[in-house]
Amino acid sequence: SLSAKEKVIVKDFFAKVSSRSDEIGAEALARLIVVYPQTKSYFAHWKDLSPNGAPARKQGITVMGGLYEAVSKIDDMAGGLLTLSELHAFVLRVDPVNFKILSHCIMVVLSMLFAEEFTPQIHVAVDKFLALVALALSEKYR
Ligand code: ZNH
Repeated sequence: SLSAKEKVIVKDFFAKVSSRSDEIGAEALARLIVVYPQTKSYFAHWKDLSPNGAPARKQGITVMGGLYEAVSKIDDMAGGLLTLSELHAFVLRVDPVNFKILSHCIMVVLSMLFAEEFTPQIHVAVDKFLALVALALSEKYR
């Protein structure tokens, strides 16, 4: 789990990059689709599946909204993300392995867009945070 200090680091970092949240989400989703094309199967109902198309961009922004919600519920993510977990498990049926893949894409984008600010200390805290979000979203699969 995250230490009190790591929670502060995560909160501060996400607050700091919030003005570029849409850009982070859109770029992470675009990379998910290009680098791991098998993930497109979940978005097969989109009319436009291109990495820089409107639906992918919108989905990237939506995922970031979920992440900011997770930040606000950082002390109880399993409880706070329960509805979202149920949606992914029972309705969308997303294989939990994909949460790790998306987390990886988000980390790459953060290091790309915030090369200076994304220090090893922030990197490790955000990495742990994303792993815990993935765990919370997978809660309902067990
Ligand atoms: Zn998810 C949806 C979040 C991951 C797939 N998502 C969604 C939403 C949100 C989210 C918020 C919306 C909901 C409502 O509407 O209510 N996700 C999220 C997060 C994450 C995720 C936070 C992590 C980090 N997802 C994911 C993955 C996948 C997915 C990995 C696969 C690959 N999602 C999905 C889908 C959907 C969603 C498919 C639906 C969309 C449409 O329909 O378009």
